[in-house]
Amino acid sequence: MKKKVLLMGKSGSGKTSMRSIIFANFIARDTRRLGATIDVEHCHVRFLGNLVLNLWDCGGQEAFMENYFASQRDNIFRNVEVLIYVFDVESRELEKDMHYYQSCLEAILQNSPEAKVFCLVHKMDLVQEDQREIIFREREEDLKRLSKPLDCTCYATSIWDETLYKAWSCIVYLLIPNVQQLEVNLKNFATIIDADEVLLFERATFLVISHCQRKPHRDIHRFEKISNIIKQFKLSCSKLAASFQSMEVRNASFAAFIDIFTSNTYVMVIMSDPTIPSAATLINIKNARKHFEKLERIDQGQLGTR
Ligand SMILES: Nc1nc2c(ncn2[C@@H]2O[C@H](COP(=O)(O)OP(=O)(O)OP(=O)(O)O)[C@@H](O)[C@H]2O)c(=O)[nH]1
Ligand SMILES: [Mg+2]
Repeated sequence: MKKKVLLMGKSGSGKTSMRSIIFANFIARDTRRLGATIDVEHCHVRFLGNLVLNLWDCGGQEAFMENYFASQRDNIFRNVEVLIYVFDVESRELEKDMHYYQSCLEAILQNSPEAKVFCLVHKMDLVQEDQREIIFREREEDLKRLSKPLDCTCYATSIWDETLYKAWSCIVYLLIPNVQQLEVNLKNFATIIDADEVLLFERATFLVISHCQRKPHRDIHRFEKISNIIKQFKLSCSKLAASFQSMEVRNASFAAFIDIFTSNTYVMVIMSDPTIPSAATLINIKNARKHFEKLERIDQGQLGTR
């Protein structure tokens, strides 16, 4: 099942950078070497087995943009499932950015009216920390107003922190078929083993695709932080020609287990009951594996018949 995802926004706003970090194992620093994208770069990303994201990274230089709205209009804007529009928060040409965004929405309304629209207010690291929330809210309000009658969801992002993972996790979450079923099963698993929390990560990108929280936690950004940290660690491992398999972190108040789960996922289990030995949790993970593998296969079977 292929899902077309359009990545648009003006030149230099950071589209290819985020795509390379999430889907091609770049680290943030490497993106400084990226050249401007010429016309459209297509890439297919296999995600959770049968779901293929067909990313259209549309170079944002003006001549290309004009082309998308004119001679390439049908080709670009047809069959779009998701539009991700990236704004450079530091852009000095806000009006022009908005003009292009609106042209893009018009074309989407004509050709793919069911598409979901996301706006990323990007490069937030360049804004002073105490100003970020205010500036983001202002932009979000403008964008939501300008997007009508379409609905848009906005995120503040930066390649230099976990906000990038947060935004992309939310976006891909919407594209995963039967994600509710996955969630119900994860909840059952967490209850059976009495875990505080269980997370599922997509194996290649380490984006969080499902979670079950059974005890309150004060850090609302913990998922994205973990995605970010583990992805960096995986990259370090690969530089040493080693592959990351599993990890156990333990202190006085909890134990965290991260392990390969199904052929498409990693799992993380958080336990705070000190009387439960590590070995028991590892066995529980091992036993659940088969069940979740089966769920994925059913999922893929259903996809195949669509
Ligand atoms: N400070 C900061 N710089 C960023 C961020 N994301 C990307 N950049 C930088 O922005 C520059 C341009 O990024 P690209 O990803 O090539 O921009 P693009 O949107 O693909 O541009 P076109 O291909 O011309 O449309 C690079 O030097 C990146 O390192 C960010 O979150 N913060
Ligand atoms: Mg580019």
